Amino acid sequence: MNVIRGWLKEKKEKLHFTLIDPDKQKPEKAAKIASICSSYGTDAIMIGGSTYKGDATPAIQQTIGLIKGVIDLPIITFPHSHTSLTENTDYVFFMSLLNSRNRRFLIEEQVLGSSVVRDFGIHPIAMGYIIVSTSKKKTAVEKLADLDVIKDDDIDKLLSYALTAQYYGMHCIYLEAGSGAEKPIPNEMVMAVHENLSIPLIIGGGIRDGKTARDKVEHGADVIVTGTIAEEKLDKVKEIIEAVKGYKL
Ligand code: 1GP
Repeated sequence: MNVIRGWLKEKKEKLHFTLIDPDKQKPEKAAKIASICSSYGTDAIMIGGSTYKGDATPAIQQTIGLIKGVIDLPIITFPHSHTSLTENTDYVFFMSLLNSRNRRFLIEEQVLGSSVVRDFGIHPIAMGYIIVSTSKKKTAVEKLADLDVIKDDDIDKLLSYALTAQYYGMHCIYLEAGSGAEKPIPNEMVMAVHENLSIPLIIGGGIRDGKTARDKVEHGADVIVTGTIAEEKLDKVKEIIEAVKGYKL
């Protein structure tokens, strides 16, 4: 079962996921943000971030626990490592950072986490994660990932990676510009991947307003992810969700 495709079919509209980084605020504040985004119509809460000071597991566990106490949306762990896995999550993006040169992000963390996913009964969503370098200033994930760089005009290179994910049998693709990126994934890239692949397409990084979100869904994005803007201007999240939901399939 392809979970994301199932949600798209069931809701008959494009989706919006809210990314919450447990390292950036206290669990109580995270739960408040999740609750407000839920009232605006977000479809799921993603929990994750690229860097953690110290042991991430307790903060993740507590953040998910408090969020589950206030809203009834699916929780998807967006792992920075196998230590992001907690028993109280619903789903995990079981993802490989396809354009990393570092074995850790390609396969090693996944091997460390697979039996944990089984033992905790977490539902894995197989995802091909591809980072596109859109901005002059490197984002946190770009600094970490030891990338085979895909520039924001290299559509052929991006397509080769994206097709690889589909041929591997992955259930979705996430095109990532990086949290807080100066520029989001360009429309041309969104459209090229949408036209060449049949699996759901998730777009995130640097989306800060409704118009940008709407552009991405009009060019073929199935899911829009926003993170930073919920920490800065919650009313913009409302605008973004309205723009995504206002798009008629
Ligand atoms: C990061 O794509 C997400 O993984 C969200 O990015 O924080 O820029 O919204 P922002």
